[in-house]
Amino acid sequence: MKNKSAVAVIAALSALISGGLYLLFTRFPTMPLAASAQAAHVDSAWNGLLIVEGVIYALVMGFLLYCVFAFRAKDRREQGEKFDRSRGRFVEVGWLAVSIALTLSLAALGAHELRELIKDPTADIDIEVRASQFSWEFYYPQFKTYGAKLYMEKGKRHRLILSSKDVVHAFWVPEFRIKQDAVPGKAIPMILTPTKLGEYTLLCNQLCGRDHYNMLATVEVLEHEDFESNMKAEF
Ligand SMILES: [Cu+2]
Repeated sequence: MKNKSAVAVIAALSALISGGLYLLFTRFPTMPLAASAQAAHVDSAWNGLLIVEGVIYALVMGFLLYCVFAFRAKDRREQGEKFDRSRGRFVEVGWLAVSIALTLSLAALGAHELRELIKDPTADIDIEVRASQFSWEFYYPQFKTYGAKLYMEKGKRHRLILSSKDVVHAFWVPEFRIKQDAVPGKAIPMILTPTKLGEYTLLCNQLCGRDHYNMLATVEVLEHEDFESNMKAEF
């Protein structure tokens, strides 16, 4: 009977904590606006991780709160049961097994979403992205033209071919989620499909030197007609 009420109290505390976490994360989202088709894969892996972590956190905290009150010493000199002589070892080994299973399933979820992201290498538009200390340059082979601002077309698959003139840099637009290194001597393709019109900031996400913090560029996502006329007018 005592065990049953303990389980009920721990379950109630855990439900309260997970409810609070749910409200917190839905009211204050942990991710910025999702503005690319690829963002859905990253967010799905992230949300899966957050749910598993939230439930475990709530269970552990619920159990801990219960223990603080249920097992507090009545007398300051009371020693309590030694862990290695109790049945606690069974709990420890059990939790180790559950942790390994959870870690492997989360790795599998991440690997699945990563495979979804890279399985289709086809693209509608190619853009060469050239990184150097401390600026970005974009070359549009279809229009045979250069620019310091990245123009993209809404709903089209872009193959960004990343290269670097000096050290390792990384292409990262938080709203597009995925990040890719630009490595000297290599041309690394990255598929991106912007889904929302607007201006975003491209950041270098690999510490590359003194002005790394300022290695930024503007990305503008346009409709098809605007993209075409902009390309011809701009250059
Ligand atoms: Cu950098």
